[in-house]
Amino acid sequence: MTTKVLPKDFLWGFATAAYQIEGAPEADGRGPSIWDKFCAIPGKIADGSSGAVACDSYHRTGEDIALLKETGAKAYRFSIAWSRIIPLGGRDDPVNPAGIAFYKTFVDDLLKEGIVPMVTLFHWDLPQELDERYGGLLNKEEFVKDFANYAKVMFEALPKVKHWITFNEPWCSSILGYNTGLFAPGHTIDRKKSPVGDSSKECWIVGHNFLLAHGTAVKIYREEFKPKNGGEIGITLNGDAVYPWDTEDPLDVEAAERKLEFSIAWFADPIYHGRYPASMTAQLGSRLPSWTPEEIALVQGSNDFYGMNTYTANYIKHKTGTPPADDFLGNLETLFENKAGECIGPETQSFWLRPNPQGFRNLLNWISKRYNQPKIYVTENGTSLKGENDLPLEQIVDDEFRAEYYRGYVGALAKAVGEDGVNVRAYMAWSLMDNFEWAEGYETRFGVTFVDYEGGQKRYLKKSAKVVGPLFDSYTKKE
Ligand code: GCO
Repeated sequence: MTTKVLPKDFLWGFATAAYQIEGAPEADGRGPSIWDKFCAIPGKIADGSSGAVACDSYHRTGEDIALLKETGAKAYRFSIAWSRIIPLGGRDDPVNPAGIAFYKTFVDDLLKEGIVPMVTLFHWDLPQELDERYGGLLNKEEFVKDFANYAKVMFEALPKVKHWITFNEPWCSSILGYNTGLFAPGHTIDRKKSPVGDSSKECWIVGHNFLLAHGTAVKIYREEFKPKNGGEIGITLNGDAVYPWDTEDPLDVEAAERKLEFSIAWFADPIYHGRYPASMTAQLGSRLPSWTPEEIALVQGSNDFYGMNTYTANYIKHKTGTPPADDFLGNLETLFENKAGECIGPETQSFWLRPNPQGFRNLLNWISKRYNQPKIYVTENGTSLKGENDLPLEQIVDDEFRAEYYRGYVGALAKAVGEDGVNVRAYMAWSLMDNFEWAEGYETRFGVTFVDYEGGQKRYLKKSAKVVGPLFDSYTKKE
């Protein structure tokens, strides 16, 4: 029986991201991002939409804070739009005072309501100018310096922020942006004119540059800002739980571990162990960038906490033969049904979001064991329902499936802490409100708040919004 096992100062709340909620793409000097450009390419976004209006949160910060208060949230994770701060993005480009003022006021307003801000510096929306000027994330020298400058501007501007996340899900930007092309800037490996020569190397080079930019920003924070402001900084990595497709087949058991290494350890092993995982170097060879001693010194030990985004679980089936050049999973298949015909979770939920609380508990333990019990912040967790958009409003706001998802996942988190000794200290549900779901546009809803996109972005709290808080109250110590 799990009782009050979470520490009194456990931070729980909700998460969003700038491009997914703000809208106002040209307000007060904001410059274009690679996502503004990507959405304008016909066919890239399922419903042909973009973040141009989204939840209009740029003009509704008071409404969003009111939502947070209604849920009882203790914290709010949101991201900064780099191109609001430095419209052209570069270290020699002008800083936009209006952009700084917007986020300063928002942080002050959150703190006034007793809500702790958790700030993501980069949630995929790179200033478009940097992509055009020097190839953006592909250019190690330029991107690392420009990100470090942007980070320093924000550390200066927001001294009251004590929880910083450098990057959200570098796996997504690297693989979806530079291998499959499903995300901005939409590079695929068959590109003829890659600045790095072999376009199948691009995603691994981008991943490496993310780690160097992360290490550089952390070094600046620890040396120049932490002594006076305190606070902490880390990176948020995504990865879902795994089960062997056939538990009796050692090849499937190995493949399940390889899946976690190619998705999570790709970034976490350099940060905690100073090297890429062996399974990746074995498969990728020279396509994977090598580390200089200086780079390792910059990246190893660069997390104050482990930021974890997770949603579902998969069965993993090994593949035979040599993997193709564009393989990024680790020569395996991810499935929702195993050899015995068992499914990960109800098929009603979005194709990739079936719930599996036990898998979440297993993955928390895997991270804790592999990285020597780091402090873990769950920075995203949530689900959506196939066809949710087509339901009448009263059914949409009665989202029992999402309430049940949170009962399961928060319960699994409590067991991981109380019974397994995993050091989880924060949990941000994704998301505070329905928002622009990248290549899926507005067809997929994750919010504990319904946003009426056709009705002036009016917000309606769903049932799940009032479930998360009492769950955490029931598991959190009073003393
Ligand atoms: C991610 C992103 C979020 C998504 C959410 C649902 O994890 O992909 O951080 O921006 O909207 O995860 O896909």
